[in-house]
Amino acid sequence: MTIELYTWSTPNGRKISIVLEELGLAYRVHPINISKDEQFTPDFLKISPNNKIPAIVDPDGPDGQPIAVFESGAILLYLAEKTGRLMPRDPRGRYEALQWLMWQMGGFGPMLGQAHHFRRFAKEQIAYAIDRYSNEARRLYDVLDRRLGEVDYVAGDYSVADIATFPWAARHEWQGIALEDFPNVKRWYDAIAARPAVKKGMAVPG
Ligand SMILES: N[C@@H](CCC(=O)N[C@@H](CS)C(=O)NCC(=O)O)C(=O)O
Repeated sequence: MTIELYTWSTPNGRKISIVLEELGLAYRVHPINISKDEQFTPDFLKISPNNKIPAIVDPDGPDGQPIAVFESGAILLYLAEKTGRLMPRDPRGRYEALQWLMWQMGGFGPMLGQAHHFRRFAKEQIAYAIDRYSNEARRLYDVLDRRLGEVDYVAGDYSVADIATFPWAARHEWQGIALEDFPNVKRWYDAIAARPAVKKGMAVPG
């Protein structure tokens, strides 16, 4: 059955088109143009109570009934559990993946989003805010680089934790980050960018 994907051309949206491509699940894209405030329509609010993309509706939920899921981390876990893929099965590996997924959702996403805002979009250039979020971005890339010096992918094998992190790293230039300064991240980034499913997912919505 076809999964309905509500998304836009942003890192959080692309996490979900990438995972759907990786899993080979059929999906239909509903672009929600957040620059035109389409995320605030009453119909979208019914699916996504926080008025943000991404969200999905799976007509074949866990009990066979339709289910709506919002929050990109929850959607990634939902789809991994639905298919039994892209998430380690052993408990230790599972907690590795959960930790790095939570790290992305709580840090390497919100903080980089603030860096995008203050470096690119804010009407006023506020030096304090630019420094604060640029420094935090660099600190987070350091954390990721150290981790990727020990393992090929953030939770060992390629998983939803990598899929959550990659589209944010894809905007490194917006964050004032040169990947060459983080050689382990660069190796990981190039490997993921070369995956056919990632190329397709990163082009959604077209
Ligand atoms: N924690 C949420 C964040 C979602 C989010 O920030 N979505 C942005 C686009 S990347 C959005 O819809 N922004 C519209 C708005 O804030 O009005 C998730 O990971 O799904």
